[in-house]
Formats: sequence, structure tokens, C-alpha cells
Amino acid sequence: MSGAVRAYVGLGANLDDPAAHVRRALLELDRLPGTRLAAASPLYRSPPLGPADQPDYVNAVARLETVLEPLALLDALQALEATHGRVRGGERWGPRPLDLDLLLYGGAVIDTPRLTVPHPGLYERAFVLYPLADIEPQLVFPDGRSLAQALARCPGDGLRRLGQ
Ligand code: A4P
Ligand code: MG
Repeated sequence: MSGAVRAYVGLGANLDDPAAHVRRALLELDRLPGTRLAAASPLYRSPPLGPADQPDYVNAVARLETVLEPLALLDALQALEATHGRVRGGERWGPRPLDLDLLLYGGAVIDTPRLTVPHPGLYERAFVLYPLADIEPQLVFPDGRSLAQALARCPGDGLRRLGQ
């Protein structure tokens, strides 16, 4: 696709067969308009960040090639969450059948009320950094820091790779 941007999406789920939600969402990302799934990490199980009284999460990271603008991509991700039965306005960091976070959009730095890119949790979350490293170990963030540096400071405690 000419003019396509490389975007990374974090997938998370911890309700109703979360691995199935994540696997289905990967296929659906490939079908978004103007978008192709270029790479997908293995699935991981991770203990919940935030309220502890919720099930473990299944997490993965996808690399997309997309011609969608950032806000159009966010709209598409939120619409996809809704088709997985996600109800907005629940508890922050609470359980959900599918959460899609736009982690990176090319080298863009975006700070608007609806969208912050890179995603603020990106640099310290094991369930984001380790799957990112599976698909792009040489990744450099827009501020010039490397994924390898972030990983060195982030223990993979509790993160377990799922069998496919
Ligand atoms: N928003 C701003 N920037 C972005 C972005 N880069 N990507 C806005 C996606 N959305 C972005 O998100 C709230 C609002 O953030 C959106 O309306 C959008 O305009 P949300 O998905 O409705 O709410 P949330 O997910 O409950 O809150 P938040 O702060 O986005 O939480 P996170 O960072 O998504 O974390 N533990 C484990 N182990 N694994 C997980 O995946 N996920 C969360 C949610 C908590 N604990 C977890 C995991
Ligand atoms: Mg979110």
C-alpha cells in the first residue's frame, strides 16, 4: 500500500475466553479498511495491572500497515471493541472482553484529548514490551529511546507465553 504507515496495536482481553477474542481481533484488524495485518506476536498471559480482583489478561501486539489517519484508526479500533461486547464507561482498568490500544503510529507524537501516541503505558508494561520485541526487536521509539533499553528496565515477571 503506497503511503501506508506502520502502526502498532496492543490487544488485551480478560473476559469470556480472552484468547479467542484476541485471535479473532487479529483477523479483524487485517480486514479494516485501508489496513493490513503485517505481523502479530504470540499470545501471552499476564497478571492484571490495576484492580487485582479481575482475571488474568491475554495480551498480544499487532503491527499494521494502514492508510487510515490516527483518529480514523482509533474510531475503527473502538468500533471493533464494541463488536466484542465491550461496554464503555466501565471501571478504569477494569475487566473487558477486548481492549485495543494504539501504541505507536509511525514516528508520530500525538497529544489530544482523545488520543495520546505513543500510548502512555508503552514504556513500562511487560505485556506490551515483550510482544513488541517478538515482532520488532530493533524498534526505536519516537523520542529516540530503544525498545531494548525499555526491556532492560522491565522485568517480565508473571508474563507467560501461551501455546498456539
Ligand atoms: N485514548 C487516548 N490515547 C489512546 C491510545 N493511544 N489508544 C483514549 C487507545 N485509546 C486511547 O480508553 C479510554 C480512552 O483513552 C479512549 O476513549 C481513547 O479516546 P478505554 O479503552 O476506554 O479505557 P481503559 O482501557 O479502561 O483505560 P486506559 O487508561 O486506556 O487503560 P489501558 O492503558 O488501556 O489499560 N493488565 C494486563 N495484564 N493487561 C492489559 O492489557 N489493560 C488495562 C487497560 C489495565 N490492565 C491490564 C491491561
Ligand atoms: Mg484502553
